[in-house]
Amino acid sequence: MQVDALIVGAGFSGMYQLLRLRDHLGMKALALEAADGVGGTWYWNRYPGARCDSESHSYQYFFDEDLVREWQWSERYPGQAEILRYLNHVADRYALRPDIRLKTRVTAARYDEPANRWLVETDTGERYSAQFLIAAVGGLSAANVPDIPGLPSFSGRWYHTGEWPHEGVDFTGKRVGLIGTGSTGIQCAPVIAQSAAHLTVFQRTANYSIPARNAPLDDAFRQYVREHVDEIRKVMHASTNGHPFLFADRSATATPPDERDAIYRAAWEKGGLRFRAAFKDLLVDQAANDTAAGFIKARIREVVKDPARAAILSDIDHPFAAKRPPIDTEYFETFNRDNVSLVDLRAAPIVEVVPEGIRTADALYPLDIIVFATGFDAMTGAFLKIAIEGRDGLTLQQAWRAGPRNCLGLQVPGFPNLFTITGPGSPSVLCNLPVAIEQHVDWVTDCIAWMRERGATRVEPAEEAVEQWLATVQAAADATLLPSVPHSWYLGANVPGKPRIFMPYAGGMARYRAICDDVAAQGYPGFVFDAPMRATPRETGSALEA
Ligand code: NA7
Repeated sequence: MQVDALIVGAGFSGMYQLLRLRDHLGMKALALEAADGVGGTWYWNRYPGARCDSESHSYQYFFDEDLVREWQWSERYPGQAEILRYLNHVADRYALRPDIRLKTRVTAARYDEPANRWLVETDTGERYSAQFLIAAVGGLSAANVPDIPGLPSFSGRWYHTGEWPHEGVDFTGKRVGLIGTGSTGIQCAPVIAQSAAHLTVFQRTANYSIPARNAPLDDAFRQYVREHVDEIRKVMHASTNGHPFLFADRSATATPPDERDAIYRAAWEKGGLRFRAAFKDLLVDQAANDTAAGFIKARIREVVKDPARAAILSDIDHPFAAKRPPIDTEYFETFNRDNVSLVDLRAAPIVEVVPEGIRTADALYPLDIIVFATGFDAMTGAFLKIAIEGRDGLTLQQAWRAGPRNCLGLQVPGFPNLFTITGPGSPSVLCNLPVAIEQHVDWVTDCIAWMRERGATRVEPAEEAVEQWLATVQAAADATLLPSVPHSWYLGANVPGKPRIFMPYAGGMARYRAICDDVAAQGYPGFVFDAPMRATPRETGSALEA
């Protein structure tokens, strides 16, 4: 089947990209989706307690103010089922379903240079040909199940949180082992503990977490959102991480200790990701970060009654928010329950899975169920799972062997007309994702529209611009504490053999948007087109500098 644009994925990004190309540019666009429903992340991540850490009034599309005003979120943070209902509503409201093929996994895509088309293969055997290929596959969608010896011998059941069974898992009367204490493990531990006979949490790296303070939304707040759509959007667009709040313009180190403590206490009570916005220097100054880290560690020791457990949970070896900062509902309180135990894998690592359970270096833990909350092959995994072949037989695996290389996180040299939504090298996972997604989709749509107006049929980034952008991404990371954590998945450290390179653009969403806007306004310097352009680009690549 021949289309103008093929979109891989029908989550937040794929659906919006479909809408923009089809309804605004009048293109024949089609989205292919492996699942049997739309929703992407929110289709797959159905584990107990699955909830978004962004506040619901900001975790939605803003391209249509009527949509924002119509949809009523029920809680401060939207749960998985509610987000999935929202995305299904969007699919219906904009009549997207006729142009989405479900249960169709893209397995391979090859660029045919003479024809200037992407030839796409799927697991259904259907083949497609498209001028543009848009990978809207998600940065956190390729599940990472650690290769622990003996796992196939386990006599119980095991699950990865990102591939959770639709029928749910009944923990009643079961001995459950939970591996992983990232955002996901921290969300699901308290919920599993409520129904399991016993929950054993296997912690490799102790983690910070801020109380979410989730609560039902009242009518007054909903009314506020309906009346302030534009203002909320403006704040999200001006903010570093695409959230509906700005960083306070004060320094943690310059604030007197008593005052600082009062600010942290207020932020702790308010809850959520807003905590890290209490001061402007937490992510750029180790001394400032130490004040936040010390405050949170003291709260952990206050909440957790058993001093030995409190010590393991608060023995955190990295700066606050230099790994993705989780937020929780009674996570640390869970360790006060009689049916919960904590295993410190730093003291005694997992050696193997045996039929009865998990064996660490010093004990055997009998289990009926193992839950892997072990994260994802983040940012590159889902792109690399597809056998993508660009010009001259160059595969994406080869092109990214030493780490992802692209321009603006959007386009890879040697892969004309391929766009990667929230790809590595863009703010992506450091941003409230719908904000990052709308910005990328709009940029891609505008770029294609610009090409069509000028009779161009092919675009790809110049090598020189890619080098410049990689340097910009590295410089943005180096200006923060983020690359200082050797075991961070931002660096690819959670997947054995993955190149260690800081992947997301850490210069902030607002600055990134300005760079992308500037590139477009200047006539796309750093990108090479196949037709003479009316607009003359200024100095090539200049907009891509930090
Ligand atoms: P994360 O943030 O990657 O967390 C995974 C957790 O699993 C983390 O605590 C890891 O410890 C742990 N882990 C991973 N592999 C192992 C092995 N082999 N043994 C023991 N422990 C292990 O994934 P999440 O799903 O929590 O969150 C990902 C994103 O999804 C999050 O940012 C939100 O945006 C939603 P480590 O820290 O690597 O030592």
